[in-house]
Formats: sequence, structure tokens, C-alpha cells
Amino acid sequence: MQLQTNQIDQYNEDLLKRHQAKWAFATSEIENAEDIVKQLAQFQIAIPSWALGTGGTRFGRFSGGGEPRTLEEKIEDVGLLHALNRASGAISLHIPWDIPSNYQAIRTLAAQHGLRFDAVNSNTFQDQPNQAETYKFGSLQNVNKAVRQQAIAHNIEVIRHGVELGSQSLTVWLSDGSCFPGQLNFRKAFENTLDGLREIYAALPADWKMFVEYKAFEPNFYSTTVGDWGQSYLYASKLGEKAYTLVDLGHHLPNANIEQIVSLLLMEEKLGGFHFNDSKYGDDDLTAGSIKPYQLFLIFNELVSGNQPNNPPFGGEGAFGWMIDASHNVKDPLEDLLQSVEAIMMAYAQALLIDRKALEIAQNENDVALCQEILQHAFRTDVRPLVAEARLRAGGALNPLAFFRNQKMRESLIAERGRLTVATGL
Ligand code: PSV
Ligand code: MN
Repeated sequence: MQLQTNQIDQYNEDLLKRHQAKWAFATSEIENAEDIVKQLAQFQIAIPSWALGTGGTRFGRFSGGGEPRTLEEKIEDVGLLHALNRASGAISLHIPWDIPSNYQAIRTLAAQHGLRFDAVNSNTFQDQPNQAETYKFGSLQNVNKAVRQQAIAHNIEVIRHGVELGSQSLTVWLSDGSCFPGQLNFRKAFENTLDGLREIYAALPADWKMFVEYKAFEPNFYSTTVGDWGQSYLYASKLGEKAYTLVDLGHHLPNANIEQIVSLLLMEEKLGGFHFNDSKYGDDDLTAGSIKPYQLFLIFNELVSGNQPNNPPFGGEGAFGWMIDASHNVKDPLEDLLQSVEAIMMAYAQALLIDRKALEIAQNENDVALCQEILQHAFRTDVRPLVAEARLRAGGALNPLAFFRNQKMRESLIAERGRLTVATGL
């Protein structure tokens, strides 16, 4: 589905007056509002191809209809999001769910929507039809060499697909681990995994990065072979300078101080990217910023304060892999993704308006109350007009979610694709 030219402009016209009043107030209150808007405009968050359909749990899945049936339709959905918010200019593919049949045609389609290909993701957590070996007891950690080799070959194949599409990074998430004490020799599991990752790393093109994603538990519930940032960091350090840790916000044990992890990885120049989502309990994969918006803001505070000239995470050459990794069980996936991108943009904008000099002075004077005031002043500032202004300047909708509803986008998708379509994913 393509939006009509001017459809967004016409819609914005009705909202423009109110927005201009809010923007005028924001600029009178926020000294660096212009600068923040410019930085927001550079920032793009990739949409995972597997989050465009309704998500489910092991208890069921309740599809809302009009889900993308093909990779082409997934690209169209991300194109729609990007047209509305001008901040979702990339798509991340999961192989083998999204193997293109014609690379050139897929590249052209993505380019037509202004999209580039972010990290490609391998899948050694599910068995595929006609696969020789099973991943039931892990992939790269497996005691059986044939299984390990199959997993290595798969990752190398994923790199090849990525090369054809112009992607420049591979994200490896392994579900490897064990469910019961004694099941696994931790040391051998680590060594096998490292050996496998080394072979995959050796197949990376020169300008590629490898992201090693960690996760505390699930599907294994006793041990996980890349279970926390320390283990991921260890693998990434041993692999070499193209390997980085990837932080998925839902992959920690409860109450982990994720912002501190971010700070340390950034300091060591080993932070490569993010999977944004939110959670109350575990890997809940809820909308970014829906449960702990302050935590999201504190993470961006670390990212902004630790931003080094030789390590520019937000845009351009050397930028991080910024991605959403959420699941939408009860919301329209596209609406949910718009909400996530908005929340991430807001956290970034709030972090950009922190008075860093004042914070440093307060920290050096051990003025704890003032430190808190400075951070919370930024967090409690309404930055929505700034995010909307950045979108408006880039040609997006002032209120993407309202546009999506008002213009009956889901109804059009259902009319085009049918009510019973089911997208690939989890
Ligand atoms: C695992 O929970 C994960 O976060 C990894 O990033 C996978 O690639 C993705 O979810 C699959 O949905
Ligand atoms: Mn993830």
C-alpha cells in the first residue's frame, strides 16, 4: 500500500496551528531545541521484519488481519511506518524467515521506500524443515560437531544474504544453554561456542560488524551460554575488533542496572547495538517506554554522555545497530511500532537536554539532590513538540498514530491482503 502524495501534508494542515503553538512554547523553554531537532532528524531505528505481524505466546496468537504475507509486503509496511515518522528508515531481516528470491528487486523496493538493510539475524534456535541436524540441545555449543558445523554454515549463509542486500552487520543470538544442572559442561559449551563464533567471524566482510546478543534465560532455564553482558563481552573481546555486544533491554535478570552496563560497554568501545522493548518481568517484548520510561531515558543519558568522537553511535558511519525487538500480542503491530519509535525518540531528546555541565559540577560536589533534580528536570520536560517538529521537517505526519487510524490504514491492509494472513515470526 502506497500513501497518496500530499496525503500527509493535507492531514498535517489541520494540526499545524496547535503544533506551532506548542513548538513556540518549547523553544522559549528549551535553549537548544533547534539543535535537538537536528540530532533527532539523524536518528533512525530499524524495524525487525518479524515484528510486523501479531505476536503470540505459547498459549495462542490472535491475529488482527492484514499482516504482510511476503518479504515485499513487510518492506511495504516498514515503508509506511517510515513515511509516517521519518525515523524508521531501516529493516532488519531474520533468516530463514525472510530469504529474498530476487535480491535486486528487494533492494530496489526497499530503496523506493527510503529503507536500508540493518543487521541480518541468524536463527539456530528453531529447526527448519529438511535440516539434517537438530538444535534441540543447542547449536554452537553442541557436543555434536555436525550440529555445530550446520550452525556455522547457516550463519555464513546469512552473511551472504546480507551482503547481497547491502547489510553490514550480523546479529547472533543463540538460545544455547541447559535446562538442568549437570546437563552441560559449561567450559566446553563456552569453548565450542567461541570456536564456532570464530569461524563465523572469519567469514565477515571487512566492513562488517558482528553483534553478540545475550539473554539471561529462555528457552533454557538453568544456564545460558551467552547469558549476560559479561559473557557477550568476553566472546566479543576474544573475537576481535569487528565483534560487539548487543543489548536487548528484555534480556536481563530483574532489576539489572542496564544503564550502567551501557556505560561500561560504551567506555570499552564494545557496545554495538540495541534491541528496544520493555518489560515488567522477563523478556516480555512490550512496547519501548511503556513500563519503565525512566530507565529508557537513563540509558540514553549514558549514550549521550559517553558519545565519543571516534565512537559515534547515533548516525552516519560507525553508527550502532538501533532496532526494536518487540512482540505485539494485543495491539496492532504497526501502531505498536509507531509508539515504540516515538518513545525512543523522546528518551533521546530528553537525554539531549540534560544540563551536563551542571550535572558534572553537582557530581563533583556530591550534591546528590541536585544531581537528581537535573536528570528529572530533563525527564519531566515535554519533548513531544520537538519530536513532532523533527518529523514535520522531514515530511512525516505530526501525529503518526492518529494518521494511521484516521486514514484507516489497517482497514486498507485487510482489504488488500485479507483478514486471515499470518506473517512469519514468533
Ligand atoms: C531472542 O529473544 C530475541 O531477542 C533475539 O533477538 C531473536 O533474534 C529475536 O528475539 C527473535 O524474536
Ligand atoms: Mn533481541
